[in-house]
Amino acid sequence: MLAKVVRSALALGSNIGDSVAILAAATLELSEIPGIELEAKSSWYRTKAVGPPQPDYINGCVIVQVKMSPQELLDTLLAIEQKFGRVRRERWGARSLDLDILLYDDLIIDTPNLQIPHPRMHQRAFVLVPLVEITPDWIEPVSGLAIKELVKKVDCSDVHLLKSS
Ligand code: PH2
Ligand code: MG
Ligand code: MG
Repeated sequence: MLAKVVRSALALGSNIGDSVAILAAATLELSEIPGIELEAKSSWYRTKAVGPPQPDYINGCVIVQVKMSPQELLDTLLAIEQKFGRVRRERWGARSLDLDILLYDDLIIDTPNLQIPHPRMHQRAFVLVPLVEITPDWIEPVSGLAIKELVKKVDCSDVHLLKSS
């Protein structure tokens, strides 16, 4: 475990099963892991799927304070995905739970199994709309732009606030 605490932004998504219940349970699970503190959670949004034809997603974001390296955090997220029944099939295909690291402090990492910032976050309204709710001023270090600036550049018409969230 790292001695220092680092802020990380995570994206959550689901489009198979009771997605709101799965995302809520995954958030609770995350918050109970030693070395992870939940700082903020966005509302949930119903979003049109990007990629192959598939059901709408429920998406949201959280900010966590972690005492973990990026690789340890990734391994933790993959373990939670598996616990919630994720089976990896086609790229961008339907899934019961997807947990992605969006940002980790102001770090830029580009390795085959881990890229931070998430390489497509700046073009995805289903990420930026929940994220701007909880951290509008965080600067995405590749573009040098704040989340509130990135969100203005994307079409948000397929992202709808869930009233129950
Ligand atoms: N995730 C994908 C592919 N397409 N579309 C939406 N609306 N939401 C997602 O979370 C999503 C997607 C692959 O991670
Ligand atoms: Mg994803
Ligand atoms: Mg993923």
